[in-house]
Amino acid sequence: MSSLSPQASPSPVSLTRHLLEEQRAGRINADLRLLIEVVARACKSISIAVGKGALGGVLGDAGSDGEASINVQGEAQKKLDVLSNEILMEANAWGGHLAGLASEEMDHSVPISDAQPRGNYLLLFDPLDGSSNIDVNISVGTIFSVLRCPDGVTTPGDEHFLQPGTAQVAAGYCTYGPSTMLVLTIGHGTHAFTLDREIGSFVLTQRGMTIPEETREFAVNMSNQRFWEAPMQAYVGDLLQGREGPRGKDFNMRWVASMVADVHRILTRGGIFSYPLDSKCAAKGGKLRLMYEANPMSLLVEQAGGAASTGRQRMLEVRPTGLHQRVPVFLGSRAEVEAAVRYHHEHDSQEQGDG
Ligand code: FBP
Repeated sequence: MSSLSPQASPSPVSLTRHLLEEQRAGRINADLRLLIEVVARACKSISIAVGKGALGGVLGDAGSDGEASINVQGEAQKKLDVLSNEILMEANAWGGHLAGLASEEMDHSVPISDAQPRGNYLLLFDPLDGSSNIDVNISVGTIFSVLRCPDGVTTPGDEHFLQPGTAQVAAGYCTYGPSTMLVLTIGHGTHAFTLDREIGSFVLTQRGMTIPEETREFAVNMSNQRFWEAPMQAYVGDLLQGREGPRGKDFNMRWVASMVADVHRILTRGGIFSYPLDSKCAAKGGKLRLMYEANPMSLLVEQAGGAASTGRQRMLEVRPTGLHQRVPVFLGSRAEVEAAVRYHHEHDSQEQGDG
């Protein structure tokens, strides 16, 4: 029986084949398909670098002569942050699908140079998410978001990237853990691909990921509890009371401190992830970045039947005001995100009532 006969076990679907089938179905055009392939290829190179760890001399802080190198976020850059950024910049510089790029590691966006063919898309990325886990061999990842370049704009500036999450035409992350996985949406469901290291290509392993509506698992950095707003204190306080409390069921907690790993768990088995506003990061508007962390993760989660909010507003409708803008984040199982939002709305309307 030849492998082409319909009775044979279905042959593995590579990322290339999946995207080609999406194109034939009219759900994606050739340019965006090829752009995603370029990003996926860059993630493979990053996966190899991360996988080498100390053997590749890539652990530890970037910078020289004892001077740490600090990024626009005011954070010390890791060698792998810088290397991953370079890999993504280089891979996308000559592909011809982009008009400009923006990264967590760069102050401003970078238009594609005149010397290279330009395309109609804008790419934003967090080259290596979960920096605090890089040197301790815990899963880290790359997060990316794709927008259209506004018509008539050939040399985009930061302002052209400031589009709401609903304008994303594609979003994804690649997680570098026990296996390397690429999770992707082009607005028609969320799908996961596992890197087959033997053939060097991403293979579809979960088509149409679906987040359970309800959950008993929450992810938050509890050490920040004393800095949280009142509604967040009340929300988590009730979770921790379990079945004896107003929620009437026990909740378990997980916190990897790599957003990619925490969100991947939620896309796989449900849960709620939150990085709320707290008095430590209030002046900045939050800890996590809207354009290349919250927005792409929110599109992936919504496309898998979940929900994503700032606690007070649907994440994807937030009007961006800055490339590195930060926001409070609640995402995951729909009913649980709605519960967390309810605590904030009830608190705010009480405050207004009292006011
Ligand atoms: P970067 O590593 O890209 O700066 O991302 C921020 C992040 O590491 C998220 O991945 C993670 O969810 C969060 O910060 C962890 O925060 P904390 O160190 O407070 O637990």
